[in-house]
Order: sequence, then C-alpha cells, then structure tokens
Amino acid sequence: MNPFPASQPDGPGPHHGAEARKIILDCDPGHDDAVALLLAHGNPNIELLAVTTVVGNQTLEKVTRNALVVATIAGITGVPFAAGCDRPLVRSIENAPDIHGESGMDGPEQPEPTTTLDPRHAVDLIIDTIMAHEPGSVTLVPTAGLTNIAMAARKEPRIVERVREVVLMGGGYHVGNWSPVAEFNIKIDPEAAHIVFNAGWEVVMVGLDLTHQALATPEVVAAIEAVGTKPAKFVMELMEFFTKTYKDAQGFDYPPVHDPCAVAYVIDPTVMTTQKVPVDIELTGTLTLGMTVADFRAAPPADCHTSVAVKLDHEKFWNLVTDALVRIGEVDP
Ligand code: PIR
Ligand code: CA
Repeated sequence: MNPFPASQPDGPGPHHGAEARKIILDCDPGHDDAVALLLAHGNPNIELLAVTTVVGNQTLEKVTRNALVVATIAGITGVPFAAGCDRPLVRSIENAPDIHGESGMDGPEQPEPTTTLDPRHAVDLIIDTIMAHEPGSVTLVPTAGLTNIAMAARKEPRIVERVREVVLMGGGYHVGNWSPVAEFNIKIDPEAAHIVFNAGWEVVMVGLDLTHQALATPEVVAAIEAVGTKPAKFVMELMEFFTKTYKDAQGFDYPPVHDPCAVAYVIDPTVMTTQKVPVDIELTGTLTLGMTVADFRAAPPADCHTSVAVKLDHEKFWNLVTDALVRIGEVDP
C-alpha cells in the first residue's frame, strides 16, 4: 500500500531532492494549515526549514500547540518550530472559532505533542533562517495573519532582498470571507499586510479567488481515506469537521482548503495560473478595511512585484496532497 519508505527519524522531511525549494511556513493551525504543513513535509520538492506560528484562527497558545500536534502525527523531527506574535500590530485579536472550533483544530483526537518548541521568538527564527541561507534561496509561505512577517521585515530589513519570494494565502481580488470584500488573514492584521505587500519583495497572493476552487469534495475525502494511514485518517477527520462548519457558517457544500494551495504553488507553479497585477491593502475604509485592491485596468508597470493566483488545476492539486500523505506513510505518534 505504501510504496515509499517511512520518513527518516531525524533530519528534514521525507527524501527531498537536491533541488528542493527551501521554505519557512508561518501558520495558525487551523484545519487547512495542518494540511499545508503535511503537504510541505511529505513532498520531496520542499525542504521545510522552519515552522512558525502566529495568533489567528485561535490564540497563539492554541495554534502553537496544534502545530506541534501535527508534527507529532506526521513524525516531523529536526525542523525548528517557534511561536511568534500573540496579537496583531494595531488591532485587537480576532479568532475564527466558528470555523476551526475551540481548539483551533477541532475534530480528530489530538495526541499529546512529543516535540518541543525552539526557544527563539518566531520573528528571530525567521530572520536567522533567511540570513543563514544563500540569498534568493528561501521562500516564505505565510498562511495566517502577516504579523510575524511584517515584524521580521521591520527588524531585519535585509531579509526583503534576500528572500526568493513570498507565497502567501490571503486576500482575494473579487471576494472576501471576513467582510464582503476582505479575507481573514489580511483583515485581522491589515497594517502587517500593508507592510508585506509594500516591502518590494515578490509577493504571490494565493487568495480566495483561487482557494475557493480547492474544495474537499466527497471524491477528495475518499481518496485521502484510501491512503489508509494514521496521518491520512487525521486529515480525513479534519475535513469532516471543516465540512460541517463551512456549511453551517458559510453555506458551502464542500469546504475550501485554502492553505495547502500556497505550498502547492511552490512545489509546482503549473498547479495554478497567476497574473501579475499591482495589489495594495486598504487601511482606512470603513466598509473595506483589509481589502486587497488589485488594479486590473492596464498592463502591470515594469516594477510590479505582486501577482495573484487565478485558476487552479483541481486534480493536480489534490494529487499532490494525497501523494504527500502516501509518502509520509504510517507514523506512530
Ligand atoms: C478560514 C480561515 C479563517 C476564517 C474562515 N472563515 C476560514 C483561515 C484559514 O486557515 C486560511 O489561512 C485563511 N484563514 C482563509 O481565510
Ligand atoms: Ca491559516
């Protein structure tokens, strides 16, 4: 059933190749963040350098614990995990218990985490990791509010030139989910998002326009169940809970699994189409706070450093997720 050997007890995730893309995953697990982490760990084209957490779907304490739970479930060892900011830069805290439950990752049974946190603050781990690697070699993958990333860019501005690109889940050029026009990750810390979108590094915005195509249909859930391992069962149970809350809270038949889309883009950019377009963040609108305003009126200017994800190859995307679960194999938490 599992054609791949179990992951190495130490050292980075399953058998990544020499040309693997180095990433830092900054997240707030979160059902879909958990899937993003599993995809990053299980795909050989990704070398996971660090995992950092930030307040978002739930409190910092809860999402950090959830990240360690996922590490335990998937046998992720040898990768530093660090906790970051416990509140947004300016605004007060907003969590999403209606979608993610009281724990932030409700549904499956959660083992006691067996791994421990790196003692550094996430902002320092992000900076240290980028500065320790070749310029242009590290990609940032934020799948939560942008507080840690903005703080890192302010504390050590040299990371802005050094990072290869920022591939983030957030925003939406046509839709919102936390207001009619704003998406959660941007809306909960719009000032941080403003810093990140205006820093000058390459930003790929994998927003709701794209992620609302990444639906966990019954066929998808069945394919994940068919993998038959403990980590796959964990994802299946996450998807069951996520399906119910997304139906009750947002009226979706099947839930959009946002965050692994950003990881999938780094693995294989042909999994989606993108378009270069200037994007900025609304900070003063009374109805539009946190809107990602994309200017499609003309060809993008030569110095345009932002692009947005447009169309997803649904089958290719979900094949990446199930393939990663197959590679992770059976793990004894
Ligand atoms: C998903 C999220 C927050 C609120 C809702 N309604 C749905 C989380 C996901 O983890 C994802 O990163 C992003 N924020 C989608 O808005
Ligand atoms: Ca998230």
